[in-house]
Amino acid sequence: MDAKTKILDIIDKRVMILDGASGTEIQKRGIPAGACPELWCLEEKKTIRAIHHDYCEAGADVIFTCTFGANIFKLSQYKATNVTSINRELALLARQSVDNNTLVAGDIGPTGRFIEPFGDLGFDEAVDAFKDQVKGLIQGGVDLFIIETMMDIQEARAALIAVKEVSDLFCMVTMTYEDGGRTLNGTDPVSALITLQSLGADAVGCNCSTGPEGMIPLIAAMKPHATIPLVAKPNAGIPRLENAKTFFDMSPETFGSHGSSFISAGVNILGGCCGTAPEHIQNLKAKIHDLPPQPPERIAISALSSSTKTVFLRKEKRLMIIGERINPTGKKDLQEELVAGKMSKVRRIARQQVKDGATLLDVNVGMPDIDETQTMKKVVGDLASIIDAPLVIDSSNIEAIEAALRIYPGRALINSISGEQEKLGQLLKIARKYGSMFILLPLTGKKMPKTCADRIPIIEDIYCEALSCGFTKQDIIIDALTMAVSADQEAAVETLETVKWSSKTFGCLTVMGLSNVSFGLPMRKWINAAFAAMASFTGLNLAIANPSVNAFMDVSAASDVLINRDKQANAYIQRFSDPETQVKPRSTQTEKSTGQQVYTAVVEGDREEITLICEKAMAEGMDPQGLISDIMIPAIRQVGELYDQKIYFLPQLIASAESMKKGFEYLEPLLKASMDTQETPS
Ligand code: THG
Repeated sequence: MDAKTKILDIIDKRVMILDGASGTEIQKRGIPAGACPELWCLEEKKTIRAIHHDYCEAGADVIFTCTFGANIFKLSQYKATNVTSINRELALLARQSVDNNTLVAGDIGPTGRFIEPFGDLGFDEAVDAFKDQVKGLIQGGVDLFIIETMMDIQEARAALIAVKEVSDLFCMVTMTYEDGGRTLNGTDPVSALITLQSLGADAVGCNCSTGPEGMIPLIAAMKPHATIPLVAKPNAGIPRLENAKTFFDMSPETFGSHGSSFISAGVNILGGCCGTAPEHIQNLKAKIHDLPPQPPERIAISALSSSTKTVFLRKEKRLMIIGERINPTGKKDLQEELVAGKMSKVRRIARQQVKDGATLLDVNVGMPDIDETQTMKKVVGDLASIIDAPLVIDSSNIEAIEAALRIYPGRALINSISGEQEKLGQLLKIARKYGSMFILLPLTGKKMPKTCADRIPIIEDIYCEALSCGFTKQDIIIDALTMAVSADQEAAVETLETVKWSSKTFGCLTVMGLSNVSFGLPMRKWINAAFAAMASFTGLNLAIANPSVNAFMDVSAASDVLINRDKQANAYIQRFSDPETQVKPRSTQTEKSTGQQVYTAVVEGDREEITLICEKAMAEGMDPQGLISDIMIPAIRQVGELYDQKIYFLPQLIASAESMKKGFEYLEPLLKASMDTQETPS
């Protein structure tokens, strides 16, 4: 029986037991302060062997190799560079310490760096670094992998991709959450679950951070959406600091007594993190050994995620808007910015669309004379770090789509996959690898299917192909093909028929590029609005549209009431009871003063524009001291407040601090000059 089958077999019957802490255990057994745990274990083989052995005796099904920090970034701080051989040696040590029934998990911890788009370590650089570790662990004979204590979802993704590109062993990923239920970087457990399980993790969960009590609700939150087993490895309570040393006080008995609540919350794999010892694991095992766990729901779900938010797509929900405006077609100013590699306009359009009600954002950067792959990567990375809404990757270029999916720290939607033969196979493979959902476009690259009847067989063919690659209907959204009604007046009705068949007969979610319908007509908003209302009735779930057009959004809110998708008309009533919407149209932006622009640039972390805006402020005669003390300092204070309120997280804090720094660097010489003039008596 291979290890994967063995693990799944255990999980089918009972909770699989992991070991307890290695870190606090080697401290207890004599590692000197400041020593590198991995290098110390290689010298004190007897000690680490005893720890592995004790956990095995305590009843752990799985022990973790002592390789938590055995990546190049951590090891090189101790002047060690032979990552692969250190991992191999430590994996061998673990293997030799336990009986053949015990599984050995190759342990992968964080690098201590932030990965792009949240930090400066390149994504593929991180993947390659993890691969060196993975290779050593495989050479040392591990049975499975555990990627743990991650607080950056992007780092968890990089490590998971590294494991999957090198091996097909079982791989668990656990993240570390702060008190507020998010990682330091702002990721919530459900978004981490959706992102990691679609990327191919075999089990997902949490470790470290809180004690058992704090972790149980996180597991419960993930359970309804988990198609894979859930893991928890809590600390022995909340750490207590005494004389600069950390203590974990929870007794083995108390620790074990939380086991049954973990099982009720939905856990399938359970162990201990900091402060837990073999006695904790023994107690845990004794308390839960006859309690049956809930198996994972093995039903695919339609959900997309960003690093901070999950969007569930359900038929009975109101019409969802995919903001269409990040698209350079016909927009000269956006084209110029994209060619110049500037992001300010894209950011502004993105924020505005979300504010106006877009749930997802379409990103299309296709235009002549542009490196689409590079631009797509840049835009997607940039938006991923400032926008909660999940992204829709709109391109006809396979390379650009793949580049975007690889670096997107969530589960994205591919727009789109059509029936063009060789592209179909390639795109399905990419979608599968990155776990994306996709929009199915019923085109074959040959004759345009004009009627619903022409489109049905194409939809069925693409679906069959997708099914054979492992997709389900829940991964697919059918595009009903929207053409300009000005060119063919039968077109709109055929689209409505296609929506109806796709939704009601075939049973998939549906989407359309709504604004296409009105090309060539005056007052396009009314055509778009009427079409959205009709299509909603025939089963439309998502519209790629401009959410900043009030007429369209208002009519669409009204039609959701009429077809009973907006229960008790709650959303409709709220939309029109918000006093702000009554007084001023939502999307007419009032011009901000330059001072306000500086404030916004700091709060929003706009590193690209801050210098320019400060220059503008100076040209308008503002005083540098005043700009700093009356605008920039209050702005950074506001950032601090947003962080305290857990609205901002580490990436936003860093971005704001950097834009503050850039602004300050520009103003500093001017400040000195103005002080000098003040000091010189005239
Ligand atoms: N299906 C899928 N993807 C698509 C399309 C589709 N992506 C591209 C396109 N079609 C959808 N996107 C747009 C974007 C802008 C416009 C039309 C389609 C457009 N915009 C007007 C403008 O910018 O002036 C404003 C429209 C309005 O008034 O609302 O025309 O079909 N899967």
